[in-house]
This record gives sequence, C-alpha cells and structure tokens, in this order.
Amino acid sequence: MKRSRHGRSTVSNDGPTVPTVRAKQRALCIAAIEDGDDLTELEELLRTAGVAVVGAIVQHRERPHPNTYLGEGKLAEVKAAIEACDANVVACDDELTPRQERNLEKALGIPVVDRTAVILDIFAGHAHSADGKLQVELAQLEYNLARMRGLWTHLERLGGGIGTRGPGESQIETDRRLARDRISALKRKLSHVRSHRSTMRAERERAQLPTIALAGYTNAGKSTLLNALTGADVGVGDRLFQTLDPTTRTLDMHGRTYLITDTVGFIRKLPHQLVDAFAATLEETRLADLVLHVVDASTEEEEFGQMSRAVEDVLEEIGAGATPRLLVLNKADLLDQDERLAMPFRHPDGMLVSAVTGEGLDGLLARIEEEFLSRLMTVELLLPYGEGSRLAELHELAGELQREDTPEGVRVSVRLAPTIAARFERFAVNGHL
Ligand SMILES: Nc1nc2c(ncn2[C@@H]2O[C@H](COP(=O)(O)OP(=O)(O)OP(=O)(O)O)[C@@H](O)[C@H]2O)c(=O)[nH]1
Ligand SMILES: [Mg+2]
Repeated sequence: MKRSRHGRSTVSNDGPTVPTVRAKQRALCIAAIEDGDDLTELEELLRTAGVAVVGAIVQHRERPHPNTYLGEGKLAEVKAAIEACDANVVACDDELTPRQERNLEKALGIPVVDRTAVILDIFAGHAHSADGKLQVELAQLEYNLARMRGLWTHLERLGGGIGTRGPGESQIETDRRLARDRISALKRKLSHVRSHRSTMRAERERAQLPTIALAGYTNAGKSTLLNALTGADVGVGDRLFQTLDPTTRTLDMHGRTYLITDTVGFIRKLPHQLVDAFAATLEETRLADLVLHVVDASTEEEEFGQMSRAVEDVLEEIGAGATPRLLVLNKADLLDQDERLAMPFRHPDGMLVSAVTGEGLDGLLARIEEEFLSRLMTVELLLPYGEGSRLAELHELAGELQREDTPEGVRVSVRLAPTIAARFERFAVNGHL
C-alpha cells in the first residue's frame, strides 16, 4: 500500500501507540472507492484512536452499495479476511448510513464503525476544556441518535471504546428520549459558553488588535508554528486532532501587537456534526483579519491538493471564505533539494518554512506584517494635553509614531488600520481623516 509521509514525519510521539503485542481492538479497514487503494488516512485515524489495523479490503466501485456499502461478493471476502487476520472490528472509510451499518454488522457478525465514529472517538479523547467536551458530546449524541443506538455507547466509552454497543433495542426508546433531553441541555450550556466567549471577544475588539488565525489540515504543524512564532507552549503531537481548543497568543513585531490563534485542524469528510458543534471554536477563525493556511509541504502532490481543498471547503463553510489568506508551506526540512526547487513553481504564493528548524520564519513574519501594513492609512491627529491615555493607546497600536508638541496639544502622524483610525477621527487635524 502506498504510504504517504503525512503524519509519519517526525520524532515526537506522545499520542496513543498501537501495542505490538495483541491490541485489544484489531480493525479490518474497508473502503468503496473509485480508484486507488490509499487507506492511509483511515489507518492514521485508527492509530490515533489506539486501534490496531490488521488488514484492509478495497472495492473499486463508482459509489458504495446503498444497502451494504460493499457488494455481496466482496462481503464474503471481508468475512474470510476477518477470520484470517482475527479482526474484532471493521472500520469503514466513509460515513455509513444507519441502514448500511446495520446490514454490514448482520452480514459480518462483528461491530462495524465508520470514519465519523472514529473521528468522534478521537475528539472525545482529546477534548480538554469544558467547552470542547460539551461540543464533542453533543456531536456524539446527534450521531448516535440518528443511528438509534444506545446512549451508553459514548457515556461508557472508558470501558468500551470504538465498536462497543449499547443495550438491546428495548432500552433504545428510553435512551432516545434521554438523548434528546441531554442534547437540549448541552445546547443551552453551549450557548451560554458562546455568549461568554463573545464577551471576551468584545473586549478584544475594543483593543482592536489585528488578528491572525492558523488553519490547516490536522497534523500540518499549526501548533508547532504557533509555538515557534510566539514562544507559546501548545501541545504538539504526531497524531491527528492533537488540538481541539483554541489558543490565542500575542505576537509583537516592530512595536505592533497582533493576536494569533491556533485551533482545531481540518480533515477530508469532516463529520458535519463536528463542524456544527465546533462552530463556536471556529468562530475565532471566521473573525480573523488574516488566515495562515498551513500545509505540510512534504505531502505528495495529489494528497496535498485534496487536503488544501478540504481546508478551503471548511473555511468557506464557516464563513471565512473571503478572509485574506497566506499559504504557509511547512516542514521544509523534510524536502530534498529537487522538491525545494520545485516549490516556488508549484506554489508561487506560498511561504516555505520549517516550524521545527526555524527556517523561513523571519520571512513569514515579514510577509504577515506586510499584509497588515499594506492596509494601513496615515493619519494626522492633534491630541489635547489632557488626552495622555489616548497617546499611550496609539503607541501600543502603532508602535512608531511621529510626534510634535504644539501649544494646542501633541500632533502625531501615525499609520493605522482603517477601522482603528475611525475611532480617532475626532482628533483628526483637518476635522476628518
Ligand atoms: N519535520 C518537521 N516536523 C514538523 C514541523 N512542524 C510540525 N512538525 C511535526 O508534525 C506533527 C504535528 O504537529 P502539530 O503542531 O501538532 O500539528 P497541528 O497542525 O497543530 O495538528 P492538529 O492539532 O492535530 O490539527 C508533530 O509531530 C510535529 O513535531 C516541521 O517544520 N518539520
Ligand atoms: Mg495542533
């Protein structure tokens, strides 16, 4: 099977590893795809979830079978393979309809999980903040409710993990009612968290600092980059969905302060329940003045294209489609000489950097600064002597400014973003900006 370097490129590995002895959960992967046989990402997801992969079967077909996902003949092959490699769970590369899932389980005799369930499981294991936990639980409940599955599936994930099943059908109606109640309660809590978040944001907006959001496929190196740029200490790991909670740090350049936020990574076929549940988290990205789209430059061309498209799609979906972008080609240290030379042709607008070695970071900072400075306007202000605090504020916002003491007050010439300049309009020398 083709191996991409995505996700396997580095030394640090603090994620769950698959025991070499006999893993408790041993998955056989299945996929219905038109061409190719690349199940690397599903395997990577399973590895992150702590599940061993013991085999893979791909059926080439235009679209999955509506009832059983794979065709009948292929199912017999899967059944034999389950025996042969002693799998105790089947993992499917797509999201299954509840009907496909039920039929598959019936035909194969062991639990079947789909890509969405695996991703939800990883999210559940990686959520740390109260906010993140609520969001994941909501997404899981909605997913399970659609499948009429027992409530215990997720509430008892400690004991079970992937592929565990709830109690019998008789319990399910009660469960569904409980699940609906819980969903309403979670939504209420989340909207509370959200209003708190927007209060914090309002405070930040008052400070009117320019904001930058890191976006990109999971494992592209966003958190590593945030750490490298700001000296932050955000968790980094060679596993998918390392980061779920947004972290914001300040970045100072030539006396100006910027805010830079790292948040959840994206993935192809990101479960829509998660996009909804994480809407508040992704809000930080939506409101940014500039999005740094971070990609792993060492990914093969085709995969690279799919990953960037997945990111662009989610950005579009959350309403950040029109936000100015900067393409950051990370992991430059993994490229050989030829690949390096090809980069400027493949991605003329990209900035080649390595968050690990620090290569290209000065250039990236300069580009970020340029992005913001090019939008600045020069304004002439006259601040009466009583307005000392306004002067201090200007210093913080603009770093450098030219000042001249006049009998009426301090006359300053300063470069500001248009929205910020508007707040100082009443001090404009000519009465307007
Ligand atoms: N060789 C190399 N490895 C890197 C570089 N940047 C990040 N990595 C590694 O890539 C892996 C993922 O890095 P993270 O910073 O956690 O990636 P992320 O984009 O924040 O991932 P999520 O939080 O899952 O979305 C880690 O093992 C990092 O050490 C780089 O410039 N070069
Ligand atoms: Mg991260």
